[in-house]
Amino acid sequence: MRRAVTFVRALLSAARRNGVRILALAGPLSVGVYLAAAQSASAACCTLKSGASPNATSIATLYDIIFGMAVVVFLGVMSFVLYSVWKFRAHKNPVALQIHGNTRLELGLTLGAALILVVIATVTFIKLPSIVNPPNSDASASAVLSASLTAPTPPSGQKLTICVTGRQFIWRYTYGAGCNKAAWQDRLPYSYQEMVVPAGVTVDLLIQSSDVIHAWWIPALGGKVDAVPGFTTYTWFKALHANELYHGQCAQLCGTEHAFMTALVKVVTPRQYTAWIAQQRQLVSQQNAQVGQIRQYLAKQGILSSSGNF
Ligand SMILES: [Cu+2]
Repeated sequence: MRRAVTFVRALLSAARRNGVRILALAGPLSVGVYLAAAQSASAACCTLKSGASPNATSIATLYDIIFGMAVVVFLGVMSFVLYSVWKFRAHKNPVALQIHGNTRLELGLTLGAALILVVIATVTFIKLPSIVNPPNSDASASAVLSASLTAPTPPSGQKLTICVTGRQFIWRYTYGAGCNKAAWQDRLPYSYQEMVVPAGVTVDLLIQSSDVIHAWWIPALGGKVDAVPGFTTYTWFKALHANELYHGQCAQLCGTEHAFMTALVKVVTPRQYTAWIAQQRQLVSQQNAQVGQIRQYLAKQGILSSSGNF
């Protein structure tokens, strides 16, 4: 041990003489500062995204409260450990004091832990309704609303319904009530990857999968929800600000290209949304007409049977 210390000392004094020590410290230090200053380093620090939708804000507030309590407990425990290490250091206390049981301390720790759990449970139950129950849409958005009894429903019953269908490896969005029933017959407008929604409107999402399990997650707009084949799961958000673009990602490992299964939610004004939906509807019917023409042509050439099969 003594030899090792002498060797390290000799190394350090040699390094000090050559100025290498400063360089050796400056290298990692500058890399550390550079990495810490990078925008992405603080992107997820230290709280959740909030402010874009009321449910996301409630989740973030709950997270902050619990995180704050955890920091206090962590600092308390670490301070006590460091104090004990210093106070009862070996050369001051060569013989360790043997203590067996301390009823007051044990009771205090048990009650303290129980109290923390009670506080966490209480704030969770206070916040839960604002996470689970959607609020009403703003009055200005009445043009795009529809009513349906599918959960979750805001008190007014008025909302915009969008079906979110996950499939390897892209998200598809079908707009309008009944999107989970007869979307094709009703010729409902749809889009892929980028969802467009009006600001101030409570949006109900009916989440489904056409192959394996996926998970819908736009962090700024609330918690993640599984897309399970054969089931419909529900969530909602109410984007508060127009002209925003929110990024998300499939949050369930769903195959080799899972990492590329991203999602975008573009928030526009209700008027812009109405115009976009009309345009999307027109584009879809144009494309369908083209497909019909191609089918007819292929059938005429004998490449495609009249039933649509090759
Ligand atoms: Cu996926």
